[in-house]
Amino acid sequence: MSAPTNPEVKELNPVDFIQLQQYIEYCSLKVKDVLREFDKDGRLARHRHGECINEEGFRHFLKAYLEVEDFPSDLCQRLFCSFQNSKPTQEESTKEVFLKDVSCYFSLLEDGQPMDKLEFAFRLYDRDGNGVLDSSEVDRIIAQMMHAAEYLDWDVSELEPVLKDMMTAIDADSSGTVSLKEWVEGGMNNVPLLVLLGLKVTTAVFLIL
Ligand SMILES: [Ca+2]
Repeated sequence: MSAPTNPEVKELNPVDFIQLQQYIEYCSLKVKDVLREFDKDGRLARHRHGECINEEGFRHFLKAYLEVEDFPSDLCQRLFCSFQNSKPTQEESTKEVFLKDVSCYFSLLEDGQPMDKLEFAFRLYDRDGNGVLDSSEVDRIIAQMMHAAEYLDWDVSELEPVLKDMMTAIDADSSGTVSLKEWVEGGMNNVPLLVLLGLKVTTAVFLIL
């Protein structure tokens, strides 16, 4: 059972991260090698415009990097949109993203430490950017983790209260909000959280709670 997805929502979600991590697990290339194809004499050079690539170039990047022909186009679009945040004022037809943002992001997924990935996730879920996760942001994380658990075929019948307790525990000083420090410290050794946020790949998941 999957929740209906709003076509207007172009944000990345944990299921996207899980899928991406799975693709990256199976790919043999390094992101820095694929980025070289965008250099002057590279195979993808024509898709590079200065320091940027457009959505078509990004699609070629994913195809070359992940070595897949059929990467989901909606996921490709959400990823591309996520990189646009640093270049917000663009016409629809000429949207471009910085190659360095793409590079940083995929390098993080490729061999980033859980701490770095948690920090990245924190910035993503702190939607109003005020530096803490408030209760509505936490509720959203729980909903997304439930969605991810369904995607992973976990038994979700009694999972929601467990995830709520988990998030309550992460708010170590019981202030009602989760700071970056609490998030990273609480999340580091929390395997279910890392898995459900798509920050860690497990081949066999034994959820011990
Ligand atoms: Ca916030």
